[in-house]
Amino acid sequence: MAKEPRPVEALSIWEDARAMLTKARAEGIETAHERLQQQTPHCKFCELGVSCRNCTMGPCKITPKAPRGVCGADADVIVARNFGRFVAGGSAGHSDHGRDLVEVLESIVEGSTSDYRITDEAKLRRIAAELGVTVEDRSTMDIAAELIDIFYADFGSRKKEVAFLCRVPAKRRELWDRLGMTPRGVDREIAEMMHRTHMGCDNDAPNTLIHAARTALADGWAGSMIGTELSDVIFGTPQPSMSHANLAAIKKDKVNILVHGHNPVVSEMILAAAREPALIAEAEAMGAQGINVAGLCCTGNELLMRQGIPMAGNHLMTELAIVTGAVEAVVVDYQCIMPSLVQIAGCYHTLFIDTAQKARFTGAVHFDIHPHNALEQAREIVRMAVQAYARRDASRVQIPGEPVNIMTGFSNEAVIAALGGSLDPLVQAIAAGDIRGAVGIVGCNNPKFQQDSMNVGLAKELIKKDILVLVTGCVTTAAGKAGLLLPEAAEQAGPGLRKICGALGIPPVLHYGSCVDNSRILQLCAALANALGVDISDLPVGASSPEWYSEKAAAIGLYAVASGIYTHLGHPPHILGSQTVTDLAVSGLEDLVGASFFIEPDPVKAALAFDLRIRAKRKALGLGE
Ligand code: XCC
Ligand code: SF4
Repeated sequence: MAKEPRPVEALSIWEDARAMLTKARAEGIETAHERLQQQTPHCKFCELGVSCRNCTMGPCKITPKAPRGVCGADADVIVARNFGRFVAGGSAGHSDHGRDLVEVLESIVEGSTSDYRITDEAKLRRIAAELGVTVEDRSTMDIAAELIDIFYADFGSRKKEVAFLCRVPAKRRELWDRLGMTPRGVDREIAEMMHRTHMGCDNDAPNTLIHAARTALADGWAGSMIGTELSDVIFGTPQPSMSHANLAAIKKDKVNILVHGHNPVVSEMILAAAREPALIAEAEAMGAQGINVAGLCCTGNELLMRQGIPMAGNHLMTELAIVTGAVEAVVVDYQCIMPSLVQIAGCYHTLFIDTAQKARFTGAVHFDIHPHNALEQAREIVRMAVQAYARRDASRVQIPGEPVNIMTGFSNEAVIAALGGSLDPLVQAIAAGDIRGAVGIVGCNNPKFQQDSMNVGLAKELIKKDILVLVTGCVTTAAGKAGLLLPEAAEQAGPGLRKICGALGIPPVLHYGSCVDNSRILQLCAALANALGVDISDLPVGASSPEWYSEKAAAIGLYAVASGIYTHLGHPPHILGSQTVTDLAVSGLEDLVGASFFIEPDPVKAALAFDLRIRAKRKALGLGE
C-alpha cells in the first residue's frame, strides 16, 4: 500500500521548497522525498555496514548466528572495508575533478585551446614558488608547464608525498609519517584502498581505516587542493561580491539556464556564451528579456564565488527548480546530479544536457565538451535553450518567493587582503577572544532530514557563541537563504564576532566556495597553526557536515579529522555494525590524530559540543575561554 505523503512542512524549512513540493504533487511529479519513503525501511545489514559483496563466495551478511562471512571476515573487517571503499569513491570524485583542471591548464600551455586562459598569473607564480619551482626570469607558460608535471605526479605513485604537504605544519607531517598516513599519490592511495579491500588482503579494521584516512588526505591536500588552486589560476581568484539565492534566482521573463554539477570548466563556458551579445539578441528575438544563468550545487558555487551568478538552490532544490516550469535547460557536468532530473525535465519543456563522457544520463542531450571545443559547444547549448523558451508553457510557471541577497567570494587571498595583508589581525582577534574559534559547515542535503534545518540551525547557534562560520558546498545556499551571508547578520552574532564583522563589513558566516574548496579551509587552518607554531589539532576550530549524504562528504570528514580537526556529522556513516570501527571514529582517532568525529542530530547540542571543544583548545593555548 502506498504510504501517506509527508507534509511538505516536514520536508524542508523553506517556503520556496514547500511551494514547489506542493506543485510537484499536484502535477504528479515524484521527488527524492517520495522515493525515500518507498525505500524505507532500509536494509538493516546495509545500514549497519555488515553486508559484503566483495566476492562471489558471498554476498554475506553478519548476524548473531552467522558472525563471519564465507571467507571468515567478521563485522569489523567488513565494515572497515566498506567504509574504506566509500571514502575511496569520494576521494576519486574530488580528485578526478582536480585532474580535469590540470588537463585544461595543459591545453592552455600547449596552445590547443583559446577558450581558456591563465587569468591569475600572480597566483600561478605564487603556487609554483611555494612548490619549489624557479619563477624568476621565466615565462608564465614555462612555469605552468613545470607545475603541470608536479601535479600529474601527485596523481601518480612514484613520490614520497604529494606536493602541497609543504603547507602542513611539521608536527602533523611527522605524525602522518609515524602512522603511515602520509598521502603519496592520489591514484595510488585510491587503488591501494581497492586492493586492500579485495578478499584476503587487509583484514585488520584499524589498519584499513588508517589507509582510508591516507586516501582522504590525498583528496584534501592534493586532488581537491589542485582543483581549487588551478580553478583560481584559470578562472580568477574569488573576491568579495554580492549576489542572491533561492528559486527566485530563476527569472520569469528570461531564458533560464541552470548549471549543475561541480567543475567550473563547462559552466564557465556556458556563462561566457550566455553573456555574448549575439545570443542575448537571439533570446530577445524570442521575446525573452535576456539570458539568465543560475547555479545549482557546487558548479553553482564555483560561478557564484568568481562571477557572482545567483544560486537557484542546493542538492534537494535541484528537482524542485525544474518544477518552476521556467527552466529552459539544465546543463550538467558531474556529481550529485540526480538521474531523476531527466524524468522531471521530461515533464516540462526543459532540456537536460550532459557534457561529460564520464557522466552520461540516459535520455539526456549529450554534448562532448573538451578544452578545444568548449566555447563553441557552449554557444550551441545556449542557442538550444533560447529556442526552448518558445516551448515554455506559461500556465505551468510558478516561481516562488523573493531572492535573498548574499555576500560571496571569500578566498583566503580575499580574506588576507581584507585583513590588511596578513593573518595577524585574525590571530589577534582569536587571541583576544572576539573570535573564539571557527567551524566550517560543509556538505549536502539529505531527505532523511528536514532540508537545511541543521545546516542553518548549527550556523546560527555557533555565531551566537562568537564562533566564526565558514560555509561551502550545499550549506552555502542554506546559509544564504537564511540571510546569514550578509554583513547585517552580524546582529545575530555574539558581541565579539559582531564587533569584528562590523569593523570589516563582513558577514559572520563566510562563503568559502564549493566542496573542493574545503581545501581553502585546510590551507587556512595550516597557515593559522604555522603562525602560532602549533599543530592544526591545537587550534580552536571544528568542521561539520550536518546533512551529508555523499561519499565525497565522508572523504572530506575523514581528511578533516586526520588533519586534526574535530568533526561533527548529523548522522553516522554505515559503520555502526562494528564496535571497533565506531569506537575508533568517535574516540580512538583522538589518540591517534588528535581529533575525532562526533555524531549529533540536534544542532543546538552540536553547537554546545563545539563550544566545549573550543573552550578546551583555547585554554590549552593559554587564551581565555
Ligand atoms: Fe553534492 Fe557539492 Fe553534497 Fe552538495 S555538498 S550534495 S556532495 S553538491 Ni559537496
Ligand atoms: Fe563474503 Fe568474504 Fe566474499 Fe565478502 S569477501 S562476500 S565476506 S566471502
